[in-house]
Amino acid sequence: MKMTFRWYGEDDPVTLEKLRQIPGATGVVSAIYDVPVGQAWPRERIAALKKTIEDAGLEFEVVESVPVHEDIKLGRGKRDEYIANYQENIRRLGEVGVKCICYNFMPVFDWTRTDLAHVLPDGSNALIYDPEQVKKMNPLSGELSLPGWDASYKKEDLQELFDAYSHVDEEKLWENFAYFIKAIVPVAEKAGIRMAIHPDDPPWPIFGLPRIITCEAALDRVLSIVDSPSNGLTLCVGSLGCADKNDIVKLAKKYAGMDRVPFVHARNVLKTPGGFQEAAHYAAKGSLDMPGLIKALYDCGFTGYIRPDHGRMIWGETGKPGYGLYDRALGSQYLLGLWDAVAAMEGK
Ligand code: DNO
Repeated sequence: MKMTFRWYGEDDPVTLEKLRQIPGATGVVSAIYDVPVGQAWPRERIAALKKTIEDAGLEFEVVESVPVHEDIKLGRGKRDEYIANYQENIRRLGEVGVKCICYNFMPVFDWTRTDLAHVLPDGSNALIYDPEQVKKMNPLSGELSLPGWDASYKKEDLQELFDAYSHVDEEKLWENFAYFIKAIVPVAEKAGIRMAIHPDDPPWPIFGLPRIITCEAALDRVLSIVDSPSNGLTLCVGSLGCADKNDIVKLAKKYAGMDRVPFVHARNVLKTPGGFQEAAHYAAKGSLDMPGLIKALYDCGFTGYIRPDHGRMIWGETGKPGYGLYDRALGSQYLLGLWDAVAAMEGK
């Protein structure tokens, strides 16, 4: 298991120097953030990113994300052009030694929350999803903005996209997904890269848009479309685990056991009726069986990448919601501690 941390580039208030001091941190997960979705990333930008990370003593083997253009998800006329650019990105990232690319297939919006700084009883704050608040949100206002969302959409673009998605139901989205991964997995295989799809977060439809990567049956379907180690999963236990239907330990055993999990996002959630609050990684603070998760990965001989996902903001830290330094650092030590404890019990 390789412990990594997401790093948002030079503008990230959490510097590489700080990440490097976290015991066990071997690398960072990053991306080129300012190239519009659908375009190829310039080789010199990729090389510069790699150099910055390696000069700080860390590895750059995981990219999160190479975003998928909406025309690919919608199956529109220009999708082949965008797929060709996507393939080119895979080749370019493979050239510099990237081993894993995380991506998602969520229509229009990435992860969704209703409050980015919900104050918890201990005075820290965390991201939450409250279904009652979601009902009051207007996705077409052009005023909603969350850290994972493409900020380039204007009001008109959103209306146009929603209209286009009114003709795309779940089956159509699956068809478009299959078209996409059949085109990219062979390129990833040649480039020595494992694609790792991120589940939908949360794993249910939002704002009337379809969401398909939500449960075990969906993950089975993803893997069966192209049966290759380069067609893999990002096991994001917080995304999957906030729905009762998903047992994260079972999913970890199954898919890591098949060696189809190149990347794990580890975070804990406290389930609430129809929603959740993000919680500290420590199992007692949330609903997820984190020791069971790590044991399942250990038992499967997991050698892939893991990163602590969304932390709370603690000790007065401010910054990118979910991506402060302190709580993610604490989380990583808990995860590594669990791993070492399992190893010790196995006598290794
Ligand atoms: C949230 C992240 C997601 C993830 C994308 C992958 O913190 O886990 O935004 O990066 O969904 O494409």
